[in-house]
Amino acid sequence: MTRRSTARTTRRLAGGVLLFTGVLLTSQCAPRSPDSARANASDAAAAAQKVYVAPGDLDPYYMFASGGHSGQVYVYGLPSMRHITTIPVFTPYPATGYGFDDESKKMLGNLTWGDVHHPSLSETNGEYDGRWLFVNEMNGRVARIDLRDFKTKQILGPVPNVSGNHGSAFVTPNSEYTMMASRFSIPIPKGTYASVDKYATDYKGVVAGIKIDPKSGEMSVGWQILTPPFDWDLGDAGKKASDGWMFWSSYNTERATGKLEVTASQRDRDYIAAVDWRAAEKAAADGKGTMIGGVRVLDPKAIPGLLYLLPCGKSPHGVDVSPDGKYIIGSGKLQSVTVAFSFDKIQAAIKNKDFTGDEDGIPVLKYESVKEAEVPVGLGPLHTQFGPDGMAYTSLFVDSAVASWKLGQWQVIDKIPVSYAIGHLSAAEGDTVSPDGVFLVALNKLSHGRHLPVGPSQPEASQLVDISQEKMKILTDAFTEPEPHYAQIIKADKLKPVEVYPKEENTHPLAVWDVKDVGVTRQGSKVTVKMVAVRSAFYPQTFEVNEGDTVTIAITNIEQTTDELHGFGLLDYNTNVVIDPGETKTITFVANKHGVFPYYCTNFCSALHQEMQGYFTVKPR
Ligand code: CUK
Ligand code: CUA
Repeated sequence: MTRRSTARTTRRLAGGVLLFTGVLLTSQCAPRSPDSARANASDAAAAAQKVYVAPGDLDPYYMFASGGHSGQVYVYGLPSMRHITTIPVFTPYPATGYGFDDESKKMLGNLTWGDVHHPSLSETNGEYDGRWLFVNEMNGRVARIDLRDFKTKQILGPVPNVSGNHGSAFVTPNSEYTMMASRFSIPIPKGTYASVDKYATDYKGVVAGIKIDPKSGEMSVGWQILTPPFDWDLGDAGKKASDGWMFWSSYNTERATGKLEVTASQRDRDYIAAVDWRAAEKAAADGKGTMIGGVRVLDPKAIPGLLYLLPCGKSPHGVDVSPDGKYIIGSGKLQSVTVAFSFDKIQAAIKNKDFTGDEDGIPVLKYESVKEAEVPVGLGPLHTQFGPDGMAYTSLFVDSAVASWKLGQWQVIDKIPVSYAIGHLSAAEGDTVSPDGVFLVALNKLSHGRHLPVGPSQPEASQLVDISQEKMKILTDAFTEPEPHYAQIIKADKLKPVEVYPKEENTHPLAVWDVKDVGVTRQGSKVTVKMVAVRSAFYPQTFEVNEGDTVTIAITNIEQTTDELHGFGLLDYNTNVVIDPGETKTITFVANKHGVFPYYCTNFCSALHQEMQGYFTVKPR
C-alpha cells in the first residue's frame, strides 16, 4: 500500500509539472511580484497542486533537517513539508522518553545539549543507502541514527583534541568515514593551558576521520591531522573522480584573535584543505604520528602527501563536491563569486609541486593552477547543492537568494529571492552521485513575520523551491524550531523502517513476555522490578521498596501491534519513558523520598488508557 500511494503521488507530481509549465507561459506578461505570497491566483493554484499530498497518500521524499542547538533532528515529508517526527539525539526528549531511560542517559553522558549542524546519510557507491544517518554536534561529537527504527544508537565523543566540531559529519562514498574538524583551535590535548596571546603558535586545529564499521555502523576514532590554528568550517568528501579525498574550508587563516569579524577578514584568500584520507589511514596504520589525548595525530609537515591547501577567497564557508567528483566548489562568503576548483588540476599541481609557499610546512597550491572557474553567483555565497545534468544551486546569504548555474558553463541561469537570509539549501538526493532535481529546500535563518505571530522567539523558515524547470519557483513555506543548518532529502522508498520490534529480537536480559514472570527481586539494597506494559495495565500494579534503595525498573511493552506504545510516567521522581511495541527499557534511580507515588501510562493506547496506572510505595527508613 505504501508503495502504491508513493507511485500515485509521484504521478500526480509529474502532472503538476505539466500544469506548472502552462502557467509559466501564460503568466509571463503579468507583472511579477518579488514576494511569492502575493503571486497571482493561478500561480498559487499551480504551486498548491505541486505540494498537496492527499489524505492517505505519502510523500515521495523524506527530509532530515538538523535541529541546531535544539540538539534534535526533524523529519519532514516532501513536498508536503509536513513535520512527521522528531528524532532526539543530543537532548532529552520526554515525548519519547529519550534521556530518561538508562541507555539513552548513558549515551548523553553529562551533556544535555548539543548543536547539530550537518545530517549525513550513509552511502554506498555515492548513493544514499538508507541505513544510517550521522549528525555532528559542536561539543566534539557525532551520533548515528539507525534508519531501521529512527533511533539514536551511538554518540561518539567528545572526541579528544576536537574543539567545536563543525566541519562534520560528511560521510565518504562508501561510508568508510565520517569527517570531523575543529572550528575553534585550542592547545591540545584538551586541558592544556596556554594564554590566548600564544594563539598563533600554541593553539592547534585538527581535521579527522572517524571510522565507520561497514556492517554495524559503529563509529570509532580513526586518525587526526594536526593543522595551524585556522577555523575549520565546512567539509565534503570527494567522490567518483575525487574519491579518497576529503575537503574542508577555513577562515581565520590570519591566526587572529579578538574581534574576528575584523581581524580574521584581512586576507584576500583563506584555504580549502585537501586531505588524501587513504594516505592518512595508511600512515596511521603504519604507526606514524604521535599519540595526543589518546588519539593518533599525524603531523603533515613530517608526513608529506597528507594535506594540501587551496587558496579560496574570501573567508570561505561551504565546500561542496560535484556529483562526478571533478569539481570542488568553494564559496567565499565575503565575495560575489563561487570558485570551482578542478580535481585534475589539483592533482597536476601536487605532482608538479606547483606551490606558492607553505603554512607550517603544509604546501599551498597556486590558485591560478587549480582554479577552473569563478562563477558570478551573487553576494555572500554559502553552500552549493546539485541537480541532474550538471545543475548547481548556490545559496546567497547577503542577496537572500538562490542562484542556479551549470557546471562546465559556469554561468548563472536563474536567481530566485527567498525569505529570508538563506543559510544552507538542500536538493533532493542533492549531494549524491546522481541528484534527483525536482525539489530544493531553502533553509532560511529568519522567518521575518511569515507566520502567525508567536512573540519574540520566532521559528526559522524553510521554503520549498521547484527546480524541475529552468525557472525556479517557490512553492510553499514551512517553519522549524531553531536552527536548521543543513538537511538531506532521500527518496522515501529507500527506507523500510520497522513498525514493531519483533519479540524474537528482544535480547534484553531483564525482558519478560508473560505477566506470570513479572515481579520484584532484591539483592541488599538493590531492587529490580521486571514489569510488563500491555493494554491496559502495568504488571505489577503496585510495588514497594525501602527508602534509600536503588531501584531498577525494566519495562517490556509486549505488544506486537503497530502504534501500540505505552508510557511510564512516575510522579515526583522526574521520570517518563515511552516503550515501543516489543521494546524493553530500564530506569534506575535511588528511592530517596518516602511516600506513595503514582505511575501511569503517558501515551494514549486504548479506550482504557486512563485506567493504566499503579502505585510505587516507598517505606520510610
Ligand atoms: S553552517 Cu549553518 S548556514 Cu553550521 Cu553548515 Cu552554513
Ligand atoms: Cu498504555 Cu496508555
